[in-house]
Amino acid sequence: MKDQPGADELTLQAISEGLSPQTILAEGLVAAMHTVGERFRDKQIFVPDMLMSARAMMAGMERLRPFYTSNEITPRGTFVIGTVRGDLHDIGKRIVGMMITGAGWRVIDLGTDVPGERFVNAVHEHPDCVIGMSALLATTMQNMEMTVRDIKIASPSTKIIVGGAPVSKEFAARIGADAYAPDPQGAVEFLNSFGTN
Ligand code: B1M
Repeated sequence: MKDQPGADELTLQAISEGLSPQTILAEGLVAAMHTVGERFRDKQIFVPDMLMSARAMMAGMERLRPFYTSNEITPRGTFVIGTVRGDLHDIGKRIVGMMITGAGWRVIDLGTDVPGERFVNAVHEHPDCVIGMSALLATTMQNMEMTVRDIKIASPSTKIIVGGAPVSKEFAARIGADAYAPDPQGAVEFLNSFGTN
């Protein structure tokens, strides 16, 4: 990419040409990441290439973040999000967090590889929060189940929404989550469905 524009420059260019942040995200950054995934699956690229792609994607996302920063003075509620234990995939979770911030919620991002105890501690610190969990690996989806169980034991009324590429509505129902969203908009709609707290 030497002497060529990267994701950062191309995102800036798209913004200056008047493309909407949603278009840049969906048709530019997310679509490119999809191609990266296919190439990795087909063994055309390897883990270091995925890492570089992730870094490029995040540079582009940082340019879009200001468009999603909520101007609401009083947040509609608190949303705590994290990627479950064992899973380092960060990007989808960040996008969900960004969109939910834009919908007027205070978002606390616990990061990646988050053990169940940290979600439970967050519920103790923010008793009215909604919990969001992301998983990108078939193997780490299983950790969602244990985390949902631990949260529901500690606080049965806490609402939990799960998502991520391998997660499904059926899986969410089976592990006792309150909702599944295939995309950030679905998560926003779930939060909006029970109003402010
Ligand atoms: Co990984 N990886 N990866 N990886 N990686 C995938 C997920 C994979 C599908 C690639 C492939 O084989 N085609 C595959 C998983 C297969 C499986 O289990 N089903 C895979 C693998 C195998 C691995 C490793 C095991 C590779 C290895 O080491 N041999 C390893 C595991 C490390 C670990 O986590 N312990 C690994 C590592 C990595 C990197 C660290 C190199 C890097 C992540 C860097 C980072 O995030 N900082 C990486 C990347 C970049 C990918 C791909 C290429 C892209 C992921 C991504 O960011 N997508 C990915 C292939 C793919 O997804 N096509 C792949 C873009 C993002 C916007 O989409 O995260 O799906 P996504 O989020 C979406 C929705 O899912 C949804 O909304 C988001 C926005 O639209 N969503 C939610 C997500 N969370 C939600 C929560 C909600 C609601 C909606 O409510 C709470």
